[in-house]
Amino acid sequence: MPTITKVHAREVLDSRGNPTVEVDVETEEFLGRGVAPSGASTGIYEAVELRDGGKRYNGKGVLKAVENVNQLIASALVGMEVTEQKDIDERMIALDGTENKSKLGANATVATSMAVARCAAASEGVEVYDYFGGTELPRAMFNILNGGKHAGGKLSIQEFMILPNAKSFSERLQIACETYHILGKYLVKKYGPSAKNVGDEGGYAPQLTSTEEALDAIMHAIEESGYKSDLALDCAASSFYDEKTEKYNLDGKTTNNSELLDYYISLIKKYPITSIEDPFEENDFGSFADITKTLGSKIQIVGDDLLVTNVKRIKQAIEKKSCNALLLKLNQIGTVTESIAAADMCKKAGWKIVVSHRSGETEDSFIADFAVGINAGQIKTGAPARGERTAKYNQLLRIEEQLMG
Ligand code: 2PG
Ligand code: MG
Repeated sequence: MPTITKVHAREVLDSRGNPTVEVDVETEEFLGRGVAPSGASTGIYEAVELRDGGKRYNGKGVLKAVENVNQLIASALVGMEVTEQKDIDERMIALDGTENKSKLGANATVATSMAVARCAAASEGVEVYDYFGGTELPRAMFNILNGGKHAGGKLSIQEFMILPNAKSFSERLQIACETYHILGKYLVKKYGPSAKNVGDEGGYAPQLTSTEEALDAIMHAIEESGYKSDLALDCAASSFYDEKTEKYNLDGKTTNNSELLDYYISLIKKYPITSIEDPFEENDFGSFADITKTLGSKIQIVGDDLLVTNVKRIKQAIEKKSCNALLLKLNQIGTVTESIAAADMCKKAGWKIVVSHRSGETEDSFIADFAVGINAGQIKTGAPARGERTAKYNQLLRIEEQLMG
């Protein structure tokens, strides 16, 4: 049985130029590597991303998290069997001892947990997706226009995504790329050359002022592409919610919960939207339940900041019928094992699962394998552009080739 001989972490950079944790897990023969991603529109209930503070890297250094891996985690894991993912993750959870990984840092634990899975797959001589036992290529939501905290403009809604309708992953990727480029050309023609600049997730970030303006531009691109695509939104509504007034400020207009629900209903009547993520702020299980009751039989209502990949919050949402789909982010909870537990709980409730990247990403393509490995059915990993996003799509192309071969 291959035992872990070495666990070593270092500080590397993510796609926004901020430090993050990279971990190497080794057995005598094999090495597995994992890199932690990092969010911008982070949910308040997420596991803690440990940052150093101080002057270095504007406070964003991760040397404490690196030290935690090299000292505490390494001495706990060396000697364990690398294929015992559950035992290893439980060991880290016990070592941390807090509710939200605030001692070790979820950036330290998630990178280690991913590296363990990679090393275990290598030691068994299989691909990572195969190690997890899945065979289903996920349907991707391609983010082609960025707003909210990922773009810095006036658009409140954070992500405008397309879901091309075609049989295979590679055909869908091709349609997404063609549509993305048509949209870029259209934006330049209509709004000038800078409209083609991109946001954090590689989608265009034009200076538009309304959701409809963005959706109309995307519909134009879809029509010109000659292919059929559905649409998906991540509203990330906590980012335009005002706690003091308990109102939302959407594209410069103030709305309450029921007006916002009516607005979403009007949008899905006008546009082929099949999925809405985080339509309300992260504490509002009730408004989530209202929209799921009203629209849930027609479209997917996805919980991200509401659920934070945490079984306790997912349990509440299942009881209250707040969503019908989970956005699964490994670093929101901090280990592979807890992420799988979250997915299993949702599958049992008949929910859909969308494995997700973060806005701050790296070249690590683990989530591509993980999405196939747990038969998630869906993935969102940004635009079909920028290296940290295409790393995942390119890995899915390789997996598709293997599964079809
Ligand atoms: C989201 C994510 C990923 P962030 O809200 O779903 O797209 O963004 O990583 O900034 O939380
Ligand atoms: Mg989200």
